[in-house]
Amino acid sequence: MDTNIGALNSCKPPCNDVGSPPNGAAAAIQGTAPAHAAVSPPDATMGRHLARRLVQIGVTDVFSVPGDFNLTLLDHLIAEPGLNLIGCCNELNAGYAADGYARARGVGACVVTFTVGGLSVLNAIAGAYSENLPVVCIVGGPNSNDYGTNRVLHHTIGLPDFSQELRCFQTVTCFQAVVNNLEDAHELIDTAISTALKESKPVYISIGCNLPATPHPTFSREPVPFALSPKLTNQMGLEAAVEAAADFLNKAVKPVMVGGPKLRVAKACEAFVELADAGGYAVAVMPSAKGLVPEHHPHFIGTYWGAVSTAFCAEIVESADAYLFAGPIFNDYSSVGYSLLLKKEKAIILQPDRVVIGNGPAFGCVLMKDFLRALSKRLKRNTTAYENYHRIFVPDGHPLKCEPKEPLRVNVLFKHIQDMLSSESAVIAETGDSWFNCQKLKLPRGCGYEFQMQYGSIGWSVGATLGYAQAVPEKRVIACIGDGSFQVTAQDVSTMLRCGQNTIIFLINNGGYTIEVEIHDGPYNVIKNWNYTGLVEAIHNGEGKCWTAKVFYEEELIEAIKTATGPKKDCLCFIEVIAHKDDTSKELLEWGSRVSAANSRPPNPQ
Ligand SMILES: Cc1ncc(C[n+]2csc(CCOP(=O)(O)OP(=O)(O)O)c2C)c(N)n1
Ligand SMILES: [Mg+2]
Repeated sequence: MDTNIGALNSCKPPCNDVGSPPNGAAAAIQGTAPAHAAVSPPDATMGRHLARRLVQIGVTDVFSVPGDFNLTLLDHLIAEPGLNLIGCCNELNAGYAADGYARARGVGACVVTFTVGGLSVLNAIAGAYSENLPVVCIVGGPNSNDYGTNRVLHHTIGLPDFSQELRCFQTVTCFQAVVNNLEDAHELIDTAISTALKESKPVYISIGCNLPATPHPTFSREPVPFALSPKLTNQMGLEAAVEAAADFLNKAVKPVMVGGPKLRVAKACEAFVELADAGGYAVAVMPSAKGLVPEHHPHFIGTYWGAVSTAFCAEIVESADAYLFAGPIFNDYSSVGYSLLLKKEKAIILQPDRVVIGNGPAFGCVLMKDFLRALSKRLKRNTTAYENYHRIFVPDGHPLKCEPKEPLRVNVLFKHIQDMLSSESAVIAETGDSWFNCQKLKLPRGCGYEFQMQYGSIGWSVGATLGYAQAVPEKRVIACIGDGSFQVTAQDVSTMLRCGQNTIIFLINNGGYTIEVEIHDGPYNVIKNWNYTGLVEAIHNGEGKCWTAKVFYEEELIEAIKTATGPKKDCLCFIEVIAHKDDTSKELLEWGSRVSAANSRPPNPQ
């Protein structure tokens, strides 16, 4: 412990002598003055390096909340002409925004302050991990001189332990860089960023608050752009896997293909379509992969989600004698409480670098996209499953319409949202009944679609909408958000307004946590009603372009959509839709009972 309590000079300065022992004894190579003092141009700083790196990898917007530990770093990010710093209302939303941004751009970044900010953004980073999104989470950390001392820092839990935040991030990031000296800062930062891109997962970079502005020779030139060595397929494994898969599929009578969420991380969406074109198979998508498989494909048969699949899809998938699942995740939700009627011996399961055929054999080091491409040259065309689907398919019945002054029904709302979709739009679906209602939207070619099905953290969509809209300004984002979820993260509508975004938010006010009601009801599922349009008006506060409407009836909805897509098309449009608390999708009713059954399985006898 310091003898001089709280005195700055009781800390040893950082040692710049290469290889010098900690006690300061003479070392083989010595620098009498800090090495950077003589040779480094004034802008050869770590702050600039990090800013340049972000721009190089395609990040032009960084979501942040300032704090004294990151202010100098933020100065450097602002100084970079290619970077736009977007201040968010809280760190959770900054993290969600980086997640939404990464979905559209391939990578995202956020900057927060030590521990108070770090622990707030953690949930968003865990979500990005679950969805395989490379998000660079940068934390302004302690002064480098304080490492190794017994000091207690503000914004921490009051222990002289700087590793608490780091330990929290270890389980939700694929690499952690604690940059507390300039000697290896260049290497640590570059390794962190390239690992995020290679693994398609978030990384944590903590930057000592006194380091971003100090010149150092390692930053004396423009960073050489990353050239990441691509992952390669083992050719012999590929040939064997394709041989076995072709045998398996070519003898099936009515094979189908189902796209899963890991198509994104495997970068295999196009190869999946190539296989579908070549094989002529019926093509379905898992709910968590919506948006990754083109729904305008001539053999598309809908969303496969067991008992809550879109019409006629489950029947075709489950009755097939062979199915190829590309990048699936079968969790309790996507398997509808473990109730899928699939058999492993009928399945080929592709993971990003692995192929498993039936109950075996399995082939490792085979990249999904290479496998799909090679297999497409070996498949016999077989359109039987698609023809069966086509034969049994009954188109929707009467067009939905509410009677005049009949309270608006959610199905009618989504019929109108369907009509708004085009290649210039993107749908963001929040956890809740919006999952099921949005799942049934038929996406036109080029229409984006995002939701967070693996992690399912309510409130995600507000930040993700902010980030996604910022990443793709040419698209109009349509966000479908339940009232309960909106209450978690509503503040960052403020940031959308500041950024001049023209998103349309449909706030579905059904008075509570309806999805939870259908799993297990209780008084805790009723929430306090807010005046949501009033709240957004208050956030707007006369600054920025904003338009709100509260709709009770279909006619009002039609009018609101007309205004939002016409005279108010440059505004952030917030449409609060009043719905009955029991107005749920039929899929939620079915899914809720099955998930409830899975949750309430009694303990096995010991
Ligand atoms: C951070 C977090 N807390 C709690 C939950 C549990 N949860 C899942 S959905 C939900 C309610 C969503 O309500 P709302 O947004 O109004 O959608 P609705 O079901 O009414 O359509 C809750 C509380 C969660 N998924 N994430
Ligand atoms: Mg609700």
